[in-house]
Amino acid sequence: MNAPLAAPQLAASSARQGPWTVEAVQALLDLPLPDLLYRAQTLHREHHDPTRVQLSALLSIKTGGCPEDCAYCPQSVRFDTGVEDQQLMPLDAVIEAATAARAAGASRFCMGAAWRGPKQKDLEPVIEMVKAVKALGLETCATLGLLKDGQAEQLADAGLDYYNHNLDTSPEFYGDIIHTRDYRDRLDTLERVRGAGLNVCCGGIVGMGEDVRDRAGLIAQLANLDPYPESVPINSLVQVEGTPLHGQEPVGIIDFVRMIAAARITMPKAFVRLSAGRAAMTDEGQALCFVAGANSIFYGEKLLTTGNPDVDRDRRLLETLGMGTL
Ligand code: SAM
Ligand code: DTB
Ligand code: SF4
Repeated sequence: MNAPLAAPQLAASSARQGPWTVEAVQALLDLPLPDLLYRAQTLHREHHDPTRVQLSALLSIKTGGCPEDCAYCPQSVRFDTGVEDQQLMPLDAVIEAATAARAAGASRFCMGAAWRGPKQKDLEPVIEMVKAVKALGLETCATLGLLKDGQAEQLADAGLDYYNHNLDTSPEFYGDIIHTRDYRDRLDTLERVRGAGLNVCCGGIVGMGEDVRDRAGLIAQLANLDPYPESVPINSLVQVEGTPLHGQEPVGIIDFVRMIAAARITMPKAFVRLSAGRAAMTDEGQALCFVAGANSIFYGEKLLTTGNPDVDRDRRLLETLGMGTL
């Protein structure tokens, strides 16, 4: 018999279950896989249709030349990765991409910019993009970096539905990865996003050389946001030559599945997104992620600068699994 878990027992009710300790999350990550999947799948079914996934399309509206030093990122100006810098896209090109994403079946369109954060002169054209994408009937999401006071409100007024800003890893490991802004800066932006009434999309990355305790620390941070994020992207590091993290030992799929399950158990109502890294995963690996409670993916051939499975492969995968979309 397994020892009883230190984690709070999760009832079917949506009431907040109290703070998650790092130890309790680590105990989840360490469970025998069948027990972990059973718990995750049970909760998943209480809150979601387990046969359906939500599809988000991504577009890099401003690419490369970023002053920050995130060690995973091909868009930092500090690393020679071959990514070509591109100024902010014109509005009509964004509308064209969003129209194509809608035709392919995406329900949400996420616009990403390689900024530390937007200046006011940057925000104005992005606001026009948000309005135009929203007018196409898509849910809107933006990830523009750190926000200053008042900026989240401007985005909310434009009709933005979600703002993505990741914590990336545990507070303890964070300083090994990023030196140009700290964990507190990220939490401040998340508070501004929440304060403006936007839905929060916040997650992290595995495979950066962190240990299991750091993974548990990330999940505990996310789950203890009050309220926890509506959308939780779990990324597997996409290794890009020229970045400091190129050459890391890749994370095994079972460890990745464990993270998805821990996100599902600790944040039962959230959309847990099987995010970057799918191009390197087998169909079987992705299927396990869905069984563990993932119910959203990035959809379309490209993430921001790196590849993603093509639409035909994803359609075939969902069909093989007897699953549909939201
Ligand atoms: N520049 C803004 C920022 O950092 O907040 C927004 C865009 S940034 C590319 C969004 C997120 O993408 C990062 O926080 C990180 O979690 C994820 N990301 C970036 N490069 C990645 C990679 N190589 N593999 C996996 N995820 C990555
Ligand atoms: C998130 O958590 N993952 C996406 C999205 N939010 C913006 C980005 C993944 C980027 C992967 C590397 C690239 O394509 O540049
Ligand atoms: Fe810049 Fe965002 Fe990349 Fe960090 S993750 S280097 S802030 S684009």
